[in-house]
Amino acid sequence: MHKQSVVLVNPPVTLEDRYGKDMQQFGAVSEPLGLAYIAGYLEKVDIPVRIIDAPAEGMTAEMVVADIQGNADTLIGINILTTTFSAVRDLARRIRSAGIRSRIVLGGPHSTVLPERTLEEIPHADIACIGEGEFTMAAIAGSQSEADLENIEGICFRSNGKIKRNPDRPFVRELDQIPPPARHMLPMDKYRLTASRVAGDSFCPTIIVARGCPFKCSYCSRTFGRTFRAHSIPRIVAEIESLITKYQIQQVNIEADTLTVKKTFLHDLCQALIKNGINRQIKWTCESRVDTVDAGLLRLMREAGCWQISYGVETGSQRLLDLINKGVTLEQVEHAFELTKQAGITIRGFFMLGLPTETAEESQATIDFAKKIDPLWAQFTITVPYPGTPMFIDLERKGQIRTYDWSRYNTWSGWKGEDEIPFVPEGRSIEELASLQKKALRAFYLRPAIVVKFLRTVRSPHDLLKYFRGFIVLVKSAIQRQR
Ligand code: B12
Repeated sequence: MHKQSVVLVNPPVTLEDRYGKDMQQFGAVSEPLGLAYIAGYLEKVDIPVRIIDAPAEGMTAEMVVADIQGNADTLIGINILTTTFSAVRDLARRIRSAGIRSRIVLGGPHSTVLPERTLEEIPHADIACIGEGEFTMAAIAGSQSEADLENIEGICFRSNGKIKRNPDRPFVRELDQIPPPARHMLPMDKYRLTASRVAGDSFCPTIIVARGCPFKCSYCSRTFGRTFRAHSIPRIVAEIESLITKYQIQQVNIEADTLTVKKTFLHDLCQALIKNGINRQIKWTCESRVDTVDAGLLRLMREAGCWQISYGVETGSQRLLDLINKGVTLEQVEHAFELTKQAGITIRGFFMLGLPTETAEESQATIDFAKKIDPLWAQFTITVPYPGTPMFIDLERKGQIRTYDWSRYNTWSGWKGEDEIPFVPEGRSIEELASLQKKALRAFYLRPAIVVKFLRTVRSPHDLLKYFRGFIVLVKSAIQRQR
C-alpha cells in the first residue's frame, strides 16, 4: 500500500491579528501541542510526518504553500480554531490555486463543534475531524479511497457532492496509549508563553497532563468531553524529566481542562514531583477552579513547585455566575484567593465582561470585585459566545448572534478596535464594550497599591522591563481615551 506523507499545519495568524497592535507584545506563541500529539502518534505507527508551525516561524500563507509544494506532501492536516477560521480558509484556497491536489483535513475545536458547516464554508477542504485527532489522522493516512473513509469514526467528508458525517469516535480512554507530543518536530526555541505566566524570562513549555472536564460552564466548548482522563503519574514525571534534560527548562506550564478536578490525582502528582526532586529543579504554573482547591492541597502544590495559579473568576455578580452555570459563589472565590495567597502562590484572575444580560452596574461590579480579591494579574476579556457552547446555542435561539464572520470572534476586541463583535448585551453598545476592556485594565493596574505589590515580585531587570512595558500600554490607552 502506498504510504501517505503527512504535513500538519498551524495556520499563519500573527500576534497582531490576535491581540491588536498594543497588546501583541504580551501574547503567547505557544507550541501547537494538538498537532504535536498527532505527529507523535503517526511517527509511532510509522507514517511519515512533519509539522509547519507558521506563527512560530513567522511564515505567511504563501510561504506555507511553497513549503508544501516543495515537499510534495500527500496529506495536509490543518488545525482550526474559530478565531483562525479565515486564515485556514485562505490557506486552503491558496493550496488549491497552487495546483496542489493532496487531501486537506481540518481538525481542532472549530471543526469539532461545526464539522459540516466548516466543510460548507471551506470548499477546498475535504475532511473535517471531530474530536481527538491521533487515531483519526492515522486512519485517514491509511485510507486509499472514499469507500475507506466510510469506516473512519469521527470525520465528516464529501461524498458525491454531499457532506457525510460518520459516527463520533469515542474519546481515547487510556491517554498513555498516545506517545508524548513530538516536540522534536517543533521549533522549540521560538515559543513564549503569555508574559504574566512566566517567572523571569526563561523558557516555559507546556505539558498536558489530562483531558476532559465534568463542569458545565455555558461559555466553554468542552471539546474533550466530560470525563476527566489523565496520563499516569510515571508518564507525566518522565515527560517533565525529558523536558529538563532536552531543553534545560527551569519552569513548566501544566495544562489540563481542569487540573484540580480529581484531588487524588493532583495529590499523587505533587507527591511524585517532590519524591523525584523535580520540585527542586523547576517551578510550575497551572489553571484551576476555586471550588476544587483547599488549604492542604495548595500547600502541597506549593511544596511541589507551583508558584502561580490562574483562576477563572469570570464575574463579580452572583446572578451572572449562576446564569453562566459556573457552579461557584463569590464567597468561594474570595476564600480560595485567600488560601492561595496564604500558601505563597501568586494568582492570575480571568474576568469576562459583557456577559449575556450584563448591565453597566454589573460590569462595574466585576471590576470592583477584581480589585477587592486582588490577584497579582487580572485579565479582562470581552465575552465571545463560541459556536457549540450552550451560551452560543441560547443566544442564537434568541436571535442575538450579530455576526457569523468568525474572524470577529476574538475576546481582545477592545484592543483591536473592532467595529463588529459577535454579541452585545441588550441595551449596551459596541463602543461601550470595546472601551470596557481597557477601562477595567486601567482601573485594576493603575493603582498605587499595585506598584508596590509588583515591585515586591521583581526578581530581575527583565521583570522590571516587562512591568514597565505594560504600564506604558495602559497609560497610552488612558491618553487615547481623553483625546
Ligand atoms: C491551553 C489553551 C490555550 C493556550 C495555548 C494553546 C496551545 N498550546 O495551542 C493559550 C492560552 C495560548 C490559548 C489561546 C487561545 N485560546 Co485556548 N485553549 C487552551 C485549552 C485549555 C487547551 C488546548 C490544548 O492544548 N489542548 C490539548 C490538545 C491535545 O488538544 P487540541 O489542540 O484541541 O488538539 C486535539 C484535537 O482538537 C485534534 N486536532 C487539533 N488539530 C487538528 C488538526 C487535524 C488535521 C486533525 C485531524 C485533528 C486536530 O486532535 C488533537 C489531538 O487529540 C483549550 C480547551 C480545550 N480543551 O481544548 C482552549 C481552547 C482551544 N481555546 C480557545 C480559544 C477561544 C482561545 C483564544 C482564541 C482565546 C483568545 N481570544 O485569545 C486563543 C487563540 C490562540 C490561537 N492560536 O489563535 C477555545 C477555542 C474555541 C473555538 N471554538 O475555537 C478553547 C476550546 C476553549 C473554549 N473556550 O472552549 N489557549
